[in-house]
Amino acid sequence: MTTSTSFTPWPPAFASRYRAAGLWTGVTFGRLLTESAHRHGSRAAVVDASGSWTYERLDREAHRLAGGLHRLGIGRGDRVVVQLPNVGEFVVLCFALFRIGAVPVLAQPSHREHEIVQLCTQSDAVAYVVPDRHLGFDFGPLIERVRSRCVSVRHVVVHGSSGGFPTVADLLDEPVPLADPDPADVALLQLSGGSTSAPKLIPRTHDDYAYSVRASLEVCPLGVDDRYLTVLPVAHNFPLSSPGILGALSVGATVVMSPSPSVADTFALIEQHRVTVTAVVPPIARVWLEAAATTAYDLSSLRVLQVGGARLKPALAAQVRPVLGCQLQQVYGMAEGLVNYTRLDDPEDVVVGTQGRPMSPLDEIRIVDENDREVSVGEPGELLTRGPYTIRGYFRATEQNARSFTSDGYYRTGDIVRLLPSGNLVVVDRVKDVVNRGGEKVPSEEVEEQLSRHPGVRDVAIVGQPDDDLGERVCAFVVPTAEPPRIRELKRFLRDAGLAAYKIPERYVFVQSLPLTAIGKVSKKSLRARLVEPAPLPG
Ligand code: OOB
Repeated sequence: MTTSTSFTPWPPAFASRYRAAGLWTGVTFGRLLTESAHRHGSRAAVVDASGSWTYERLDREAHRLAGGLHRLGIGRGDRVVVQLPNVGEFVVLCFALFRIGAVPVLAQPSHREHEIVQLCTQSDAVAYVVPDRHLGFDFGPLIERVRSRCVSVRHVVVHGSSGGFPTVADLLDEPVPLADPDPADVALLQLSGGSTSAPKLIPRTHDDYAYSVRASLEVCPLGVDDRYLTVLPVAHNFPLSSPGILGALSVGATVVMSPSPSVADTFALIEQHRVTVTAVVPPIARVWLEAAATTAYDLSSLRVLQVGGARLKPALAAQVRPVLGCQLQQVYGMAEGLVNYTRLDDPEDVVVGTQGRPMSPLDEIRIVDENDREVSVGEPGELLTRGPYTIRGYFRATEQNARSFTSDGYYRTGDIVRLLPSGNLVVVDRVKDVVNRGGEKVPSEEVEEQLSRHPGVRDVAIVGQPDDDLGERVCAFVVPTAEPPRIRELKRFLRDAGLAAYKIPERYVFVQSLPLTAIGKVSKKSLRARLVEPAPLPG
């Protein structure tokens, strides 16, 4: 891929500074696994529902799969959309692609035609790796739709039974000698939880992503005796790199993959494998805390519960230690880069009441008002950031980049935060137009665009409805063209458009018009206010 059009490199002065400070070490992920395999060969690296991989086996299979993919014609810089659930093959595949220098585009298993077609098109993907079935969903018809709509996709690789396509297992071939990619090259493309109708791709280099994993390990240390449980979908930045799977694998720990976040699956795995560390979003923490009170499972091995992805209420945070008997670590991160953590030795009020502070001494943050002027300490403002693992631009998105980054390279997070005198951040609100549904980010514009295609919809605005379980749920304010369409019909329309289920509004409010701001934009603020107003009394 050509550097100039694909991603915005750090200015040379910054890159030199990060190298000189020893943050960017020039190690690629392929080499990282080889080194772990040398040091920890016979230890268990990954355990999933169907088997386990020692470090030696993981390394060997990653080499063999790289050989198979290379023979298929997948080469350096090629993008490959990876849509695998929490299975060991996800890890084998990512390392195989890292070794080739091909770039995984990390999709979620919950994505459907709408998202996958966008990802393949936007990244010009040459291949699509997908399960045959997952949680009752048959991917066969989706694969056909993607093949017919995305001309760049020359190969489909299936995890499971083939349906005529090669499987991951079929492609475990003889290894081929492959030159190590440049550590300054893009290693993977993450998905932004951002606010535009088309997803934005986040190019992370070996250098910057490997550093983010190492810095995460400093604030959430793991060692050979740790078992890290993957509860959230593996492709997400949090379980992948904070310190997550990549952190565990770089120190010789064991990654245990849970097929789902359910109490039944996760508690059984925690007991069986004596899990020590895991990462969840607030709604899962809530369910675990409720279930832990009466569970027969032994959860005493848990040392650290990381919670992030959405706001964790202090009342819930305060229960973690007494109920689960482990330390809470709040994690406020973003796939674009910056990750803030509370530290394991922080006082209780910081752990319970804040979202922590940047993990790297070279992270730079500014908190600004709407005119980009810095606010005083303690005042709310938008968080801007740049640093050794925060991107300087989205993949092939020149126009968007002008909006999302300042001229001096700060990323506009869209989050409203307060900086406490202790140096910790509290996330208080957001200016970006996204619904955060229990950690899953739903860009309002994307759903509005789809819903406004329905003939019965004249206008629509999507907002987050406050919710005790999920933090927020997706709510649609709809101005109908005539008689309001049936809600069931609107939901089916969105499903048929291939929108992932978590983006489909659960609540619909029919209105005659949408309220406007002084400058004529839809006022989401007043719509949100309507959702929390007490319901009018009947009659
Ligand atoms: C993580 O990454 P993304 O890219 O899915 O979402 C980032 C956004 C943030 O900008 C913020 O709006 C929200 O998610 N967020 C939080 C939060 N953590 C993320 N809001 C309040 N409190 C928190 N603790 O979500 C992510 C990436 C790496 C590690 C952890 C989470």
